[in-house]
Amino acid sequence: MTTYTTVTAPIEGQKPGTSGLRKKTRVFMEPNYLENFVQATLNAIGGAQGKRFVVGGDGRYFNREAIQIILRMAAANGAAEVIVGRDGILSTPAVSHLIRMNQTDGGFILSASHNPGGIDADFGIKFNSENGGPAPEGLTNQIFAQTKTLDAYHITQKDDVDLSRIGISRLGSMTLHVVDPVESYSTLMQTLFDFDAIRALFASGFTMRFDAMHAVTGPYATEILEEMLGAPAGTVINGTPSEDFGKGHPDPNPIWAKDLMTEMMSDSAPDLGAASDGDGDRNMIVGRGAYVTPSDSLAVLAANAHLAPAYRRGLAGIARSMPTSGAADRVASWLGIPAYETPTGWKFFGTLLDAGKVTLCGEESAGTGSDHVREKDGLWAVLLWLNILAVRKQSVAQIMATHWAEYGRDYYSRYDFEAVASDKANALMQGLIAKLPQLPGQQIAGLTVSAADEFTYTDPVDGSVASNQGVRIMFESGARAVFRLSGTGTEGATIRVYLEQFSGLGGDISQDPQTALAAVWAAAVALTDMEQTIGRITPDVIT
Ligand code: VG1
Ligand code: CO
Repeated sequence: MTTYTTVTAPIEGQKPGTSGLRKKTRVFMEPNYLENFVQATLNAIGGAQGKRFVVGGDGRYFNREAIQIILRMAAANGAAEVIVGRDGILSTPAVSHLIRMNQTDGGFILSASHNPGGIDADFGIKFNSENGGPAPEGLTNQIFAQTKTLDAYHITQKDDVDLSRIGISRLGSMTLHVVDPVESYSTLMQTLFDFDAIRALFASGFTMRFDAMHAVTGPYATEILEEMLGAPAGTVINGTPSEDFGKGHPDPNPIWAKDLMTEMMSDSAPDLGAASDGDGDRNMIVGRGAYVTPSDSLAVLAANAHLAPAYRRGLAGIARSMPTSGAADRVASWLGIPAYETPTGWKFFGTLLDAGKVTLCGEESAGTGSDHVREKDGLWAVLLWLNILAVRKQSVAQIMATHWAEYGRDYYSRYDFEAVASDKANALMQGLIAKLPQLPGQQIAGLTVSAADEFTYTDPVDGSVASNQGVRIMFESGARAVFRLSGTGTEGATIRVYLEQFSGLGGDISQDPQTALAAVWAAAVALTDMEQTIGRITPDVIT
């Protein structure tokens, strides 16, 4: 087998600190582009000689080609073994589990998550470390540094390998292990949840709709829900991964999972609705006539986790990303366990999970997970909900009403402004940051600011510091507005405004969320002079 060394071209635009690289698919298809990122990553981890990796992706356009390139590069760089999902398919949580279970040196995930797929849409790649979690900041900074000095990459010239059959073969001196994408993951789920109780729930006539959004969770949900747990055929819809996700946007929220929402709000709604994103790490939960915000879902899962076998002994702690509502903190305080507030992005949960400081983690963007892997896990959250529903024998709406009655309700919504010119988005943020020291005590659109800062996080485990993680404005009314720029978009800038209003204990929990948030939204608009700075105050997406 001949190993070729090819001169590289620079990778443009990769942001330091991001756990992966997301770009237009055509950019990834340019000569040397993907290769450069892979070589930079292998260099950053000290080379691939004798190492073992997991590789898989969400099935989007260019998934197969990218995996063939990575396999040939791993072989040329001296890797000992690569474990790859059949047909190149693996969900993000399944990769995390395979890395941990097989104690490999890490893994590559091909996905742009919730971004659309196709030749004219988005592609992405991320590297997860040997703990199964997204590469930490230190490593991503090294990858970025490598991309600037890289002058060559190594690849073997060989025909594509057959990934359609499970089994072991060789690529040069490297062992190639093609595995069933679902098997190890479904085995793990059986150790966490009471499958008998969930099976009995379905047998009793409980109905569910799981929208896999033409993305990677289709095979996982079909196997686990329909085959193992006895949910009727047809419970899983859009269950075959397609290269362009059926031309959809595999983001599990009320906007992009609109058909599911319509069904759940109709008279013929099943008992539970759920959806997952492109790479299977996010989830949406909706009961009959009752949408559950991701922030509330984290809180309810935390309050009820002890009903599932894996969490019977309680939780060590709960972590949420900063923009996520305070609902989970109230549960933590009632349980008498620590609550952590981390920057956006799952990588910040890794050290807390590894140190055993937290058991559950969650983000307002529909990511929830636990210490069973080091990624958020869409289907895991759905199964935990099912386990809770099987034990409590109440509807989702009843569980929510009881929860709010006990803890109060954190009304919550996120407003996204997409494809904003980068200079305008930066001007909005900089203008706001400049005002922060003067804000406490001021009245803004009728609300009094109690505190205002730019979020800086010091990791309690390794002491690393992440600054500039978004702006928080707290109001005396129990409201909060958070502003940050998205790190995952591929066109211009996306401004995310996160709005929150606590009802207070014993307060009104029956309002329409947008009504409850109207005052804090008015304050957010006034604070940023939004009309002036970006020329619009109507968001593209409200979730
Ligand atoms: C978004 C979400 C964030 C999530 C990230 C990756 O980031 O807001 O909570 O961790 O996507 O999720 P941003 O920077 O666009 O707000 V995924 O499912 O794309 O791996
Ligand atoms: Co995702």
